[in-house]
Amino acid sequence: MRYIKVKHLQYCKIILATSVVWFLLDIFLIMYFFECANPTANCETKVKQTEKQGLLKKIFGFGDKAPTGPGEMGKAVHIPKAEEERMKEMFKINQFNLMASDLISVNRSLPDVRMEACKSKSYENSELDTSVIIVFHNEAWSTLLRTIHSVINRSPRHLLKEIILVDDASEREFLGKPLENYIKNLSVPVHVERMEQRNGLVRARLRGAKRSLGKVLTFLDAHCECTTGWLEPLLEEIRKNRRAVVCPIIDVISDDTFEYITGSDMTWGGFNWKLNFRWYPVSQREMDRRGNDRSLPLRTPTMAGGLFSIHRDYFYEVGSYDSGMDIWGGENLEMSFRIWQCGGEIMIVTCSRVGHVFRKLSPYSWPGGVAKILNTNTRRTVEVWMDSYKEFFYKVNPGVKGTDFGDITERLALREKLQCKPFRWYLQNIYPESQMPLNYAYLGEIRQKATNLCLDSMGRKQGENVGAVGCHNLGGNQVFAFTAKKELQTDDLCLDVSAIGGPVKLFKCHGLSGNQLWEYDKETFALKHVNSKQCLGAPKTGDMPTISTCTGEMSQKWLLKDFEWD
Ligand code: UD2
Ligand code: MN
Repeated sequence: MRYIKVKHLQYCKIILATSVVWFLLDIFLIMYFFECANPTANCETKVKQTEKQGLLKKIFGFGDKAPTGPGEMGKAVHIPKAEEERMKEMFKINQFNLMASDLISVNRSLPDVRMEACKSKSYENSELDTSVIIVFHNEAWSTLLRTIHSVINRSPRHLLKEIILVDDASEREFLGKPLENYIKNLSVPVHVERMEQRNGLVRARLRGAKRSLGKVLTFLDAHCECTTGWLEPLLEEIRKNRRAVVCPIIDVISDDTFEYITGSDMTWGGFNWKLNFRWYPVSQREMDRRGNDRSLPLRTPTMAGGLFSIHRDYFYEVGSYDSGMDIWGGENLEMSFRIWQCGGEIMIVTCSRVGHVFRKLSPYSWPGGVAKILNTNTRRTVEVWMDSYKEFFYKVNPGVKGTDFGDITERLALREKLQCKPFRWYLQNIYPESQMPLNYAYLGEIRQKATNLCLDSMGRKQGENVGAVGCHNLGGNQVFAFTAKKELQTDDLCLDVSAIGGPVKLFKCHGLSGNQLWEYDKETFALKHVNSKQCLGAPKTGDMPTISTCTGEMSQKWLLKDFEWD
């Protein structure tokens, strides 16, 4: 009896001791998550903590279970109602939910989002290693650190030469000494370069590239999270072709909840007449080329710009970046046109996935003004690379012709030296699905002959009616092309009529004639919808343009000045 009691007591002691250990461990982990994610905390010792955590995992073997902290496995973080006001205030700092981001571990777990076919592929890319270059201006602590940790945690060590951070003259204290102290303790060499003054991402990336030692350069934005197996397939494509410039699929990290949301492997990069980068569906042509195997890299006409790998030597051979570009914007299309026109190749490697926090607004200042910066950068792109197709941009933005875009002689000399192909070749061979018609008889406003009424897309979307309002001579939504395929096109939409008597709608241009086929008669000024044999008319301002029996009345007469086939 007594023996049983003693035994009982011993069991109790063991249970008690185990509980205490678990309790302490819990506290430790909670402290770890919160302290590490807090931008104002002193983070010097965090890495040691991470190492300790790893050790504890080994000893206790509980590391295999999925962690359950905020945002783990890429889950959304919801802020309690009581904190909403503070959350909204914090949102303004970076234009994403900083409070949510700060709650999430810098080492948070993510699901393996690759398609099944990708998981069994093997790669031989041991001969190439990469420098990862991350430029930032006033980035948040938690997003920057999560980018760095996700690179370290999910890249095979032998493929990762180093991480280079380039601080584009940030004004936040924690990005100074505290950051330098933090990165000293990481298991991969991390360097910080500081720009003396605000330069923008192009010159910051050039600075990072200059001091890099890896054979490949991999650029990432400062608010990314790399997933399992992201790096190997990128390097593999460069090993196969050193002129390949490769991007991962860019998944979405919600700016609101930081949920990891998988992006589509069925979109690629394009651009519209305004020279904005846009995602569009991958063409059937490209699907066929890959034999419908979605796990094969896809050739994309343009890249988003933020996340890509390129062979270091090739980067310089092909003209690195246009250092005349300021702050933000334009460099992604410039590089896309340059790579394709000068003999390279841009691919989205669908087996590589990296998340990125897409924002609705820009969080930082634009010295000299947004318009000036964007117009300068875009003018440099169109003037060097687009030949006569730059007219689309200028017709839509006639005002930019007054923007001084600096000297481009060096860039033109580069194009000459590399014997790069014309933009027309690019449109024909790389991007035949583009919204830029290869040939057209007219580009400009479509004005009613006897009035001041112009056709106007009103900035409406696919499926909506086209409008007609007073001509403003400012380009924009009043620019139309009469294409060689006899479409009336405005940016990426075409005038489309599917019923006798209208309405005239905006639809994606399909290039198959049908409801989008028009004729223009220079003598009678009539715009005739071929299928219905009716004419375009617009009774008066405010009324929707329609089609009706061709009568030759004034409301059916349209001026397409200098209408001419090439
Ligand atoms: C996209 C690209 C971005 C860049 C941009 C066009 C992706 C995911 N992102 O916009 O990389 O190509 O299009 O220019 O494809 N930064 C500086 N200095 C500045 C401004 C920005 O260092 O003056 C940094 C910024 O902290 C960030 C990176 O440059 O790390 C890109 O800026 P962003 O995140 O505002 O650009 P994003 O994603 O809207
Ligand atoms: Mn970004």
